[in-house]
Amino acid sequence: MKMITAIVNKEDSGAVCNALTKGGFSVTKLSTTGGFLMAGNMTLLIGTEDEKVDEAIELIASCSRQRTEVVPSTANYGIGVTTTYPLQVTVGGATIFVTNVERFEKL
Ligand code: 2BA
Repeated sequence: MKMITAIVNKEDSGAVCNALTKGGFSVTKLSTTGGFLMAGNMTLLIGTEDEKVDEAIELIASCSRQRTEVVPSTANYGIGVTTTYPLQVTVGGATIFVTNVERFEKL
């Protein structure tokens, strides 16, 4: 058995959860915050059989869009002068980790 941990954009999370649930997957949603942008995203926990991992990832990918975000960044010139400039970062579609589950119990 595997645990899929998928970090998706908040705006995509509803569609991703619907697709996974329709596909017969159990999903737990956690509201999370990205450490870089400090913006809300959604982390999904999906426990599933090894042979269904690729299907789950395809469903997540089909509902997750890449986005460009602009964040303020600063440059320090070392002479007491600092300027702020806009930095473009590409976020998502989804960041996915697949880990082995040693034991699974529902009590
Ligand atoms: P954030 O940490 O808010 O990062 C948002 C986006 O900012 C990232 O998109 C990436 O394009 C950029 N970024 C992140 N750290 C950066 C840095 N040190 N320098 C320059 N640009 C940087 P994604 O890679 O698509 O990541 C989306 C969200 O997924 C992240 O939000 C974070 O919550 C999570 N994530 C991504 N990689 C992770 C990892 N290795 N471990 C844990 N969480 C991760």
